[in-house]
Amino acid sequence: MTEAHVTYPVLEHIRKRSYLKSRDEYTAMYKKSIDEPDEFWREQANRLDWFHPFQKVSDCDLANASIRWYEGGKLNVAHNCLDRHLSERGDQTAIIWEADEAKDGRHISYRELHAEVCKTANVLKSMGVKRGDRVCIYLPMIPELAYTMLACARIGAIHSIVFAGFSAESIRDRILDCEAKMVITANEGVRGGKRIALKSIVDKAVEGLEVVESVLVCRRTDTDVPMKSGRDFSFEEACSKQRPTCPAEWMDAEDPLFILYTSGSTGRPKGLLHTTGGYLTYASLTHKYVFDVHPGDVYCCAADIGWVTGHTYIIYGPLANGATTIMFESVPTYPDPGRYWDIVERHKVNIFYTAPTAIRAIAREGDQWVKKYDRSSLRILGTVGEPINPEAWEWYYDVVGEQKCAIVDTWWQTETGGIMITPLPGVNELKPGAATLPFFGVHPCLVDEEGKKIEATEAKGYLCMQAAWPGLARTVYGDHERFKQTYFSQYPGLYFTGDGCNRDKDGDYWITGRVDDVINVSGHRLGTAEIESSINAHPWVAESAVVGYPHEIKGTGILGFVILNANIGDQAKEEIVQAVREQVATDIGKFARPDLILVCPGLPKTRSGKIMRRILRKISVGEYGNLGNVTTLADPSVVDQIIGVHKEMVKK
Ligand code: 7RM
Repeated sequence: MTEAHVTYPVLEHIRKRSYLKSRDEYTAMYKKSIDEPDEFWREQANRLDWFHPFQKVSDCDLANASIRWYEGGKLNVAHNCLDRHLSERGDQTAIIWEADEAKDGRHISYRELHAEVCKTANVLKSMGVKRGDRVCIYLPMIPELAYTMLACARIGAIHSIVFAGFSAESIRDRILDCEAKMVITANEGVRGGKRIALKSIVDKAVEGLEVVESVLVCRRTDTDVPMKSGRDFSFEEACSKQRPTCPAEWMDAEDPLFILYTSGSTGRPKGLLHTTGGYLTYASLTHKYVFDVHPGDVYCCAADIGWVTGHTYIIYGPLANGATTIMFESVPTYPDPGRYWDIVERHKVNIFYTAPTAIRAIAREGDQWVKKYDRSSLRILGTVGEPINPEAWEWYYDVVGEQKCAIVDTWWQTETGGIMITPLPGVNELKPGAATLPFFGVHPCLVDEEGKKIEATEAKGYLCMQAAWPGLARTVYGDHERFKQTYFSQYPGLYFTGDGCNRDKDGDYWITGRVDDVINVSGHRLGTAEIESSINAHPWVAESAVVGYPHEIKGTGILGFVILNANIGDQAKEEIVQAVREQVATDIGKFARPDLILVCPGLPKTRSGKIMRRILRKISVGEYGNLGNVTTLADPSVVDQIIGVHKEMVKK
């Protein structure tokens, strides 16, 4: 923290057109947002169209996990993302769908999107979906994903999108948790030239589930799939019978908009609930200022809508702002590692947003893939999902941006609804690896082990928030106590993020990563407990402990320490190791498959039986001599045995 960091001054041509022109301007606006939050957020709510004005800006009590914004106000998210743009920009492209094969892509105008969403909304209504009902959406990155989520918003149904890489079991868990009465999927998904049998995964997920009344199936490919009569319906057929208009429900600002499941350090994934007025205000405001989006800009967030980044920054933020947003169906390396820059050239993208893991994966393929394409349209480059290592940052800045683009390293979470700590174009100097400054209305603090707020500017601690903001999740669906416990009980009066963080002498924030048992694998958030519970379900496994370790591309790799039930030969061991890895892929999804499995004779446990992961984390990075205090272990000799096995593996 004390060493000097390279800094990059604000680029003049960026400042020339940015909304904010100076650090002073940011500071003044920030100060107002913190000193007079209600005044600030009252004004910002004018970004949206309200059917009926709200009575109170905020009513929040972090200590009790009670968060309410804009109560009494009536609005509709789909109306704000569609209808209100029609008179001014009905013919402007709302969504550029960039299909797996570029030639299959198309442009969808605001007018067309409005019509499709209305038809879809009518389909949902005709099938009995009512205000407040939950709808589970398991779709690949096709336009129907945008239609269905906005259709839910239009009629007041609550969507729960499940990333199309999740397993049948994961979908089933989520459907049961939120009691979704409808599931929306596609016959097949297409990604990187490969087909994914989504409908058959859903068939497995909903088998025998009484809550699910209907399954709506979109047709992405020509493949016919079995349809269960009375339960399964063709999306296209249903739409063809509907009118392209549908009134937007008047929702209260605090009515639920969506549930999104995310992993924590313990237990099953939590269904974070986001509501209507505060979420959309925050999504819209952050999208405007962080990406400095101007009318006519083409904006591309390469995330998947199955994660919160896609919810807020592919759909809700950009569409609320009347922008042109790209939906990318494929992967960064298909058909080759130049795909991102091919997209930038073809669509003249001005703002591009992706994850460090993708940057690292394509950087190692060589600069020629970037240089092949014209990137002169680019102005802002964003990153999100995990800490970005300075090497990847510099590559993004130098090679992709040719030192002409501003980089925004945006820190935020599923829980926060939108970006929280980030540089702003035109405002601050950039430091590779630093998320830099809090966004308007965001009041961070660092606390020490004892939970005491650290006042010094230069500090290292746990990142917390001392005031509520409109984008903050309102609850864990069906379990408010868990919401309170997880985020508001550690440090009473504060929201605890679960991240460690440094603050440098300039007051800039550097997020160091999770301090709990959550790991970020290729930008996908996973709980080690979930992976362990899948591993432990294998008949040959007695027990396991999972840790993350530094991985060149993924950021964090998954290492499982596994104890088998009985002594078995090396040949069988190898088979079991593979079977265990597959088990996790089947239970959770391929992206959760452990990179390494280490069969060990025991695990380091305290006398009370708690696994000391701290020791396993040290071993995973080869810090055998630096394990800290091991005297509380029930059997300290197990440590040397594990080190032995780890050394063997490293040798191989
Ligand atoms: C948006 C998203 C949240 C966790 C968070 C951090 C990590 C995200 C950054 C980052 C360092 C960043 N939501 N994280 N962004 N760490 N710098 N710019 O990723 O709920 O899936 O994950 O991701 O650990 O707590 S998430």
